[in-house]
Amino acid sequence: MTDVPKSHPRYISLRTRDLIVDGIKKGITSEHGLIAHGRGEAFDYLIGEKTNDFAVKAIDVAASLLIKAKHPIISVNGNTAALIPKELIKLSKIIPAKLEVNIFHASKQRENNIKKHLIKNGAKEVLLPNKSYLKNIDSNRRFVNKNGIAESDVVFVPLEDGDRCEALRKRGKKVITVDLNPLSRTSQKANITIVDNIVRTMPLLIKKIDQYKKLNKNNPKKIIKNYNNKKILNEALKAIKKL
Ligand code: PTJ
Repeated sequence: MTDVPKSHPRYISLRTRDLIVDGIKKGITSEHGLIAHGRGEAFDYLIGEKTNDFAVKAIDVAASLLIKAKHPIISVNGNTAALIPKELIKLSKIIPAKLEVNIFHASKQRENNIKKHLIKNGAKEVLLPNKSYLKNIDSNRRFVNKNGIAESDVVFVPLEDGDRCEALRKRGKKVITVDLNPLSRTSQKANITIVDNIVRTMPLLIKKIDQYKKLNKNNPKKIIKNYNNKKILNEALKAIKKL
């Protein structure tokens, strides 16, 4: 870990970088994850390194959709496993939803390391891709678990690549993503895009689901029906342009 005093103005950002670097050392995160993270940081800067209204609205709807889903699934890659392992597990317990490892840069070793890492952090069950696969996609991400992503109706898949998002949609699934870049293909193709840093989003999403479950008051159908992802993405772009 970098020796950074808490008073450093970029303390959180530097600590988050450390988690990614640590993920690589542990064999969880792909080296490409560093590049993806850097790209994310640039967009985070542009949205003010805070959770904006457009993200809060998307988190709200995502919480509703996850509660309402019959077979929700959380897809985990090398970056999210390194950044937010405990929160992924909390989310899976509170919804409840299964966890499935699904990575872009093929590596059986890394898949197993991510699974072990999640179990070490408290997960009871972690699915790995097996005999099922998605059509219309050539990357490693086409391989999915037949009891997980294959049979799911709602997929929570943060830091995704556009191809799989499109393939999941074609297979009739609802896709919720978290992506700091509102212009990415994933952001554009998902049903719900939370334009925010995953490290800020996760506690808010968990809290929202908890609130909705306790209050038993939300009307998922209405909330989801009134949601327009294109509008949310435009709000994010407007915020960036105003800088
Ligand atoms: O572990 P693997 O092999 O599955 O690889 C994972 C990465 C993330 C390397 C892989 O999926 C990839 O290359 O992703 P992309 O296509 O670079 O897309 C990642 C997206 O996530 C980009 O649009 C980034 O802006 C965004 N992003 C990066 N860090 C964060 C983020 N969004 C939210 N929070 C972040 N911390």
